[in-house]
Amino acid sequence: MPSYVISDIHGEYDKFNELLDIIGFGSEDTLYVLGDILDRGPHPIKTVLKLMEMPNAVCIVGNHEVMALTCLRLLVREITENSLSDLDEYMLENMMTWQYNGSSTTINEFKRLDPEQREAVLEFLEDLPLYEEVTAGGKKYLLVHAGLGNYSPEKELGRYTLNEMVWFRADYSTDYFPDVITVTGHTPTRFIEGNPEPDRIYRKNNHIAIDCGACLPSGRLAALCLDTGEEFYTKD
Ligand SMILES: [Mn+2]
Repeated sequence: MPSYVISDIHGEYDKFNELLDIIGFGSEDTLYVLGDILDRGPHPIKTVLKLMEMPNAVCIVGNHEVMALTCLRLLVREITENSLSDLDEYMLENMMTWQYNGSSTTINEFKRLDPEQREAVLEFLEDLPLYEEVTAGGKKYLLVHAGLGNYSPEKELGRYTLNEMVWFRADYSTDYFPDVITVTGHTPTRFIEGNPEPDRIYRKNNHIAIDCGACLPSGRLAALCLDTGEEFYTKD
């Protein structure tokens, strides 16, 4: 009954299924998904719907879910005087940021859902936790999408803001905790400075970075087994 962790699926539904097959993922296993299920790749909502049906999947929020929620809530409302007045500078900026970050595949699939499915998806996204603490294989892990922004050793986990956990990139040069391994996505490992092995899982200073760029050219979706440390990858 091992636990696996993956991140940044970004709508790559086929790679997600391929990876589950490669792992041999079973109904007794646990899958942690470190956010950014949505946007960019072809089937973000199809991937969310599948995860909603998996009782042994635990999803954590990423910045793409945060961007989507803000905008989708507004988009599903009928246009009323009130909703139009909500479309202020702040909302317009949110929409533009989201579009810049690959929202179109999410919107295209979302608009094909019936109203009940839309509501179920929005509630699922709204309920995603910010982080998870897991013990597996005798090791303690902190699972969080991006990192611990404005990190300080004295700062308790509950004091980090949403933005500090979903947007701020992890500082791989800083060992956050002596006895806890921090596992993050968000930053494709090919973009980590000084990383000799792009598109492979990166380990340094009690950090493990697992975003191997599934939605990027020649990128891969990766999984890490928390119990054994074993790594799994989709084909290039
Ligand atoms: Mn991200």
